[in-house]
Parts: sequence; C-alpha cells; structure tokens
Amino acid sequence: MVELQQIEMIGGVERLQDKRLADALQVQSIVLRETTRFFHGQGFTQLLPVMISPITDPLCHSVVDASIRYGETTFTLTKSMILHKQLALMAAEKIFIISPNVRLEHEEKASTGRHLLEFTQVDFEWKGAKAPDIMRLFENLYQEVILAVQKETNKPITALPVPFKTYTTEELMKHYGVDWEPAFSRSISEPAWVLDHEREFYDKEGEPGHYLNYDLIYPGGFGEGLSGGEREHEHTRILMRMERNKMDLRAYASYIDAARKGFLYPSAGAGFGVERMVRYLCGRARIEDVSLFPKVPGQSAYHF
Ligand code: ASN
Repeated sequence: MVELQQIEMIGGVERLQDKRLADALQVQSIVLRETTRFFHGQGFTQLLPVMISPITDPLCHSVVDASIRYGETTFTLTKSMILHKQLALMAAEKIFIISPNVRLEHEEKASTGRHLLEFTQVDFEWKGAKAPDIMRLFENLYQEVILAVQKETNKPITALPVPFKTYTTEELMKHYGVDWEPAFSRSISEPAWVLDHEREFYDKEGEPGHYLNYDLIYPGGFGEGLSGGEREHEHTRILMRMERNKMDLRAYASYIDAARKGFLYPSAGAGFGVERMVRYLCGRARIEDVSLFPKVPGQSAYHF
C-alpha cells in the first residue's frame, strides 16, 4: 500500500496556505477581471482557447515536443494561439483569449525565474491595426489594472506615465550586448517598449532586416512581459519568411493554403503573460512564487 504521507512534494502542499500566495491569487483575479472588462469595453470578442491542433506557434527557440497522436492526426499542445488568432479574424474584427499555453522548456530556462512549462497568456489581435494602436491599447489596459490593484490591495504601486518610453533592439544591443534584456530591465524604473526583434515568421518585416514588432519590458529585472507585432498575411511573404526560418512547410500546409486563398488579413496584436504580470505586481523573486500549481523547467517529479 502506498504510504501517502511519505510522498515528497515539490515545495510541499503546505505552500498553498502561504499568505503571499493568497495575495498573488487576489492580484491575479483582479488582473483577469479588469482585462476581461477592458477588452469587452473596447469592442473585443472573447474567444475560447484552442488547446490541441495540428498546427501551433513554431516559436523561435526549441522546446521539448508535446504532441498527441489521435487516429490519423498528430495534435500538438498550444504554444500560443497566434495562427488561430489570424484565422479567427475571419469571424470577428477584434478578438482576445485567456489562453493556456504549454511550452516544455529545456532546463536552462529554470534560471530565468520567469518560465513555466504551463502558463496563461492574454492573447489579442485586431484586424487592420498597426503597432502604435496595440501599444496604446495595452498602456490603457495596464493603467486600469494598476488602478484596480491599488484600490483593492495595499500594494505600493503607482499609476504610470504613458506612453511608455520606446527603444530599439539595435540601440540596446550596442549598449548592453546581444543578451541586452536582463541588464536593460534592471536599468529602467518604468515599463518600456522595445521595437524590432528578429524572430518568428509571422511578425511583419518592414524595411528588410527590420521587424514591425514590440516587446514590453518590466523594470527591476522582471524582464519581458508582452510580445506582439504587425503580421505577415500575404501568401508569398509567408512562404518566404517560413523558408528563411527553415520551417517544415508541409506541417503548416493548411495555414499556408488559407493564406493562398486570401483568408488572412493585415492585423496586429500581442500576448501578455498573466503569471509574469502578477509576479511583477507582487514583486516576487520567481514566477512559481505566484502560481498555485507551478511546473518549473528542469524539475521532473510532480504531484499536482
Ligand atoms: N502572443 C504572441 C503574439 O501575439 C506570440 C507568442 O506568444 N509567441 O505575437
């Protein structure tokens, strides 16, 4: 018979009674409530999340495969809903999803303090929008979240001056080197935008070698909290960008076909990590400190 009391649990089940976790849960609840209210107020339609699909975000870094074979189909767990967001714009012009994502990160990501194998992002997309539309939209959402958290908790956070300052990856690399993010995040005292990242095929290229995308970086070493961009939507551009990123085109045949038929539209959007925002607002050292059932890269024995 299994001696239940002898099973050792990561962090111990007692941590669920930690007052700081209850505090984070309250902040998370406010973030989700205010976000939902905000997007509905701005005329966005809320979608249900997609959790399995033959296609998902290819990401620009490697993770452990998370696929499930079912009959003739190989489903993969959603890494982000970016491709489904683009397709969903056929059904509604402005959309958002509170979207569970699974990214089985390799062990080296454990040291960042901001990666979980399973996390939730608020993912949104707006047909016909440009980068500044999304940046201003998020700043407004962020201010409303801050006001609510201030009012309902004792957190010493203040409303922030907007628009946030904007930098480019080019200038930050000159100043801090290729791995600019940690030092830059520690050097700022308010969130800031960083433009022009070379990454996945779907972020639109403007001038050759320059990308119409943006990340939001939290201050104090909390690092990246949102990423997004204007999107490639034309068939030939998508093929060219996928080939350049050495992607397996056969795996994305249905998406490429939708683009060929003209079903993808110009759009822009972004996604912000819920746990990362809560960690920043609560000032906690690591992302698992704000998660009830965290899955941390590199750990392997889980009970919940
Ligand atoms: N949600 C992001 C976006 O909209 C994509 C991602 O999470 N990788 O660009």
